Amino acid sequence: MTEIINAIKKAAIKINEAIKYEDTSKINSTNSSGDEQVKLDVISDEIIEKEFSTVSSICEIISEEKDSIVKINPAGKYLVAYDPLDGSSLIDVNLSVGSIFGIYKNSFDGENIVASVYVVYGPRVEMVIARDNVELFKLDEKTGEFTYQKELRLKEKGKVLAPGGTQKEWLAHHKNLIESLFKEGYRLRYSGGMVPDLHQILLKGGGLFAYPATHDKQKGKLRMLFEVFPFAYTYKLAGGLAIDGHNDLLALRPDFLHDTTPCFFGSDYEIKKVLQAYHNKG
Ligand code: AHM
Ligand code: MG
Repeated sequence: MTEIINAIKKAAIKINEAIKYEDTSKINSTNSSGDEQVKLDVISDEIIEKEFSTVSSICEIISEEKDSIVKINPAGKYLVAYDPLDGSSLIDVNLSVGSIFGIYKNSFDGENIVASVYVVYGPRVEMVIARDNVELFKLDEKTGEFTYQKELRLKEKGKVLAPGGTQKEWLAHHKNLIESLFKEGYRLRYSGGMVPDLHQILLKGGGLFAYPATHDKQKGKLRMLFEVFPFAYTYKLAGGLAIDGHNDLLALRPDFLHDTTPCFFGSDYEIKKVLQAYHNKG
């Protein structure tokens, strides 16, 4: 596991440099989910694959930008799924983006995730590692070291709300839920990048991030292996909850590698509100 985390640190430093100096434009191609790719999606994917290719404890890798699994070492005990540059549609407007990693054993299922890591490329580069607990690290760009900052824990209730998906396409019970939370005093915090949006809720100690099923996307947008399971693991380990509207996200099994699911991440109070709203729908 240490080897994998060290490879992620090396890749993150290189991706951070690429974000600063490489071309931020789109290229004429789409990934397996049909998203238009920017050049930096591909560069970041290559940087990570190169770092992982020499890690003997990794058996297989798959990324949001790849169509299929890449085999590394048949004797390795870990499987790694990653989103090399999440939120890359924000890259041209200079908002924060991130990399997300889920580390699995045996198979790429929610119940088999054993650790997760994400990196935020913002005014500072920060990394959150979820293993035995959830820990925040900060990159010292002068030395290239990630230094430990603190353990992260969610409180029982927060103050911010990040409601994703096209509002025109929200289902009635979802719209009512979001409106009722705003009426309670929640403040809108949605950048369009799940890494900084979920990082904000985690560091502020609570709140709710939602990317629901909508009329046009009945399984939501966010991908189980690369985005949803890693953050579900992090939030649950930090004392929060992560559900699809009814059930624990980590109980899900993807039907295919790029499968998606509606998802809600938050602290206890807000997730109970989601459960109520979704239970009473219709
Ligand atoms: P990406 O992996 O193509 O960048 O898409 C994932 C991003 C998430 O970071 C974010 O929460 C979501 O897409 C935003 O979607 P929308 O533009 O529909 O609000
Ligand atoms: Mg993504």
